[in-house]
Amino acid sequence: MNELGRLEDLPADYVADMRKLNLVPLWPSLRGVLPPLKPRPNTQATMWAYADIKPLLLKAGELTPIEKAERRVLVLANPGHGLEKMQASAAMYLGMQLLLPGEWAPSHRHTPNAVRMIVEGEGAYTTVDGEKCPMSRGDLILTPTGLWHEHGHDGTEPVVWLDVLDLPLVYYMEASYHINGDRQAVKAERGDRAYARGGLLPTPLFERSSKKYPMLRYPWSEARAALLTLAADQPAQACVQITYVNPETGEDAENILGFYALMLRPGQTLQLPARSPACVFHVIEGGAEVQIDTHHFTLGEADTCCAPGYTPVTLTNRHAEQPTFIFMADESPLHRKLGVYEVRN
Ligand code: GTQ
Repeated sequence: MNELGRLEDLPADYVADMRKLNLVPLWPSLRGVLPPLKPRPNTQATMWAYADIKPLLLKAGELTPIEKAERRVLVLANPGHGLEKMQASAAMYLGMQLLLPGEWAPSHRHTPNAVRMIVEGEGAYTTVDGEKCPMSRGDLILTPTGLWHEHGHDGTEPVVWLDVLDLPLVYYMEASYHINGDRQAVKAERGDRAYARGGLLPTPLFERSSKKYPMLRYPWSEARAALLTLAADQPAQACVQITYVNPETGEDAENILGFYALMLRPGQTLQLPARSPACVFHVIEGGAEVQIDTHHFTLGEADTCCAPGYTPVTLTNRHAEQPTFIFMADESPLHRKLGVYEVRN
C-alpha cells in the first residue's frame, strides 16, 4: 500500500485558496474514509454494569421530577464516540429509564424507532398506538417510528427498562424530530393477544392485517418458553436463538435495528462470527463471560455490553447447571437493506 500525499505536502496558500471556495483535496483523507480491508470503528467494546447504573438512576428520581425530565434516562454512552454523542454504536442508542410509582411520561411520537426491554419492577405500562402494554421483566415493547407512546406506573416499586433506539442514525440523517400529544384513549384490542400463538394469524373475512406494526409487545414468558422448547427440540444446535419479527410478514420487528433472544445452554461456550453490524448484549437471566476481540467482560443479570462490527464475539455461560438468557440488539436490518451486510468466518 503506497503512502498518499499529505495535506502538509501542499503549499499552505494553495490549500487556503481551495478552502475559501469550499473545496478540499481527497488524497490526504482517502485512506481515512476508505481504510484497508476493514473499517476503523469508533465504537469500542464497552460494558455497563446495572449495579453501577441503578443507584445513579434512583438518585435522578430524587433530583429531577418527571415533569422536568419527560423521560428520566441515563444514557449508556460509548466513549469511543464521545460521551456527548449519546451513542452505543454508529446506529444504536441505549438508555436506562426510571419511572416511579404514580409517575407519567407524557405521550409523544418521533421519527426514530424505539424498543423497551424491561429490566426491573412490576406495574408500569407503555401505551403504544392506543394499546396499553404491561411491562414485566424481560418483555420487549416496540414503539416504532411515528407511533404515539406514553409510559405510566400503577405499581408500588420503581420500574427500570432499557431503551434501544436508532436515534444516532436518524439524527445523522437529519431526520430526527418529535411531536407532543394528548393522553391516548386505550383500545380493547391488543396485538400481543391476537398474535399470541406462533403460526396462527387472525384473518377476519379471509383478510390479513394491513397494519404496519401488528404486534407491539413480546412477553418474556413466551420468548423464554420458545427458547427452552427450541433447545430441547434441537439438542445438536449450538446457537439457540430467536428473532423478534413482525408476525404478519416474518420481517424484522422494526426497520433499522434487529432484536433477538439467545439461550446459552448450561456451561456452553458459543462463538459468534465477525459480522458487519455492531451488537448489544443484555443479560435477562443468568450470567455470561463475553470476549470481544481483546476485551473481556463478566456480565450478570441486567448488565449490558456492546461490540463493534467486524469483530468476533465469544459468549460463555457462567452457570454449569442453568441456562443463561440474553437479549440482543444489532444493526443488521440496516446493513442488509443497504447491501453492506457481511459475515466473516
Ligand atoms: O421513552 O419515549 O431513552 O423519546 C429516549 C427518547 C426514551 C421514550 C429514550 C425517548 C424515550
